[in-house]
Amino acid sequence: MPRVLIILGSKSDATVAKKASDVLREFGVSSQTVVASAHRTPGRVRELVAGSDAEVFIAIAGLSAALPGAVAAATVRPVIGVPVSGKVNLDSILSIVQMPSGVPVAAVGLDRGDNAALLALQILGLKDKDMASRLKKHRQDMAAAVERDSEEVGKDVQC
Ligand code: RP5
Repeated sequence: MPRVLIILGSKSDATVAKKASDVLREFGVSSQTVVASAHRTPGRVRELVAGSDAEVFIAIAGLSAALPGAVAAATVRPVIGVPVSGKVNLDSILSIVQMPSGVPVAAVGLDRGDNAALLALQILGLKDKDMASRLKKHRQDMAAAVERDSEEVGKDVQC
């Protein structure tokens, strides 16, 4: 059983989904990726969510991005919405962020499948000490990379 279910509104969202599944794989967390649209296949969305044992859902959609909200309407488990970029961009962001009272969706930035996966891991890390330690190590690695970048830039850019 996948611990994280990644649902895309369309096959055209696949590159954003791959960012999420890559991070989850890196941390050894099982995930499943499926396509189901809030507008084109609303019944399939409800069936998938109702039949899933996933601990966290990641819902990825662009344009009038109703999918994360539709997933959240069908479960009390956490739902992370990822807006997908397009001609307008604010459309998908606002569709995901502006959920009505009572049915929350956590939102990450435009096309940020990677951050959606990290947030899912942080949620899993609440009960999984090993996961929490690995996330701390990931932060330390990032901080070390910034220091290395600073040293490199300092050498290249001398006043
Ligand atoms: C949304 O419409 C999907 O999530 C996708 O981002 C966008 C365009 O879908 P396609 O027309 O490419 O299938 O529902």
